[in-house]
Amino acid sequence: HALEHDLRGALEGRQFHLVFQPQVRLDTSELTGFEALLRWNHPTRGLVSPAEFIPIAEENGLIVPIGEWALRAACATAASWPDVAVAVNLSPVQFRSRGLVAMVTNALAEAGLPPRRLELEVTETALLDDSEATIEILHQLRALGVRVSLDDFGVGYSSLSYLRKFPFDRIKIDRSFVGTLGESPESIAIVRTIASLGAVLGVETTAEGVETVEQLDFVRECGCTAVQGYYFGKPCPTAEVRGVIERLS
Ligand code: G
Ligand code: G
Ligand code: MN
Ligand code: NA
Repeated sequence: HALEHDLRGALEGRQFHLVFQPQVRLDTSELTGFEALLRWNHPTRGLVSPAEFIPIAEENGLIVPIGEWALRAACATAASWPDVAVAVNLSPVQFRSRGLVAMVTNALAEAGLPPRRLELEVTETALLDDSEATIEILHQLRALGVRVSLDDFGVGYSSLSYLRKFPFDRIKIDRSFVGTLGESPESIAIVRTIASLGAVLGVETTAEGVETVEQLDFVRECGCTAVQGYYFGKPCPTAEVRGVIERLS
């Protein structure tokens, strides 16, 4: 696979960068943080979507060093911001690698970023094996003072038992539901249900993929506590983050 070959040299070739998408709380419309999203600028193909290269990197294990680079870069960048958080995605494969907790501890210390300003986003697939070891790692990460959110909730193997087994700080409602609120009664019911569940459990609920004011009003009315989506801002390069912070605070 040509892409796999090129991926092997991408870290050394400094071909990755991060973009940042604002996250906003719904009660005050305040900016609370940014999600860091990885971008690969391939020397001949141009930008390759993470949806394309992350599965390859997970397959061959490269996601471990690439994910470490992303976390360190995100912490270092966020350390220069005012008091807003940065959210970083963790691949399930990183959970099975050794030394994840030590790596996170070290990345925070090196950047001088207070742990409460880091949020780690994990998908249900990370929890699928449901092992004691995974739960233990999640507890250790949380004990550091970082927050942990459950990403892409509602798709895939969603199991409510995850929410009981591990105290997440946030549930992120997958954007496929928000995007179909206008035409799908099922999506409406699902967003309402997840928001209620979050309220009962005392867990924040972020509606992802909010693009229109109608969607914004709807997810607020459902009881979601935060939003992320093009309505408040697309993922932007580091240099534009300052401007977004000024616009949204
Ligand atoms: O930004 P975009 O919508 O193209 O991202 C596509 C997918 O890639 C999303 O599911 C997102 O979670 C994932 N992704 C983006 N950056 C990272 C990263 O640094 N690590 C991991 N594991 N996934 C990421
Ligand atoms: O899977 P995860 O939630 O980590 O990935 C977030 C992805 O969703 C990012 O790649 C981002 O580009 C994309 N995204 C964020 N907001 C919107 C939106 O409002 N509309 C669409 N279509 N995609 C979005
Ligand atoms: Mn995410
Ligand atoms: Na998501």
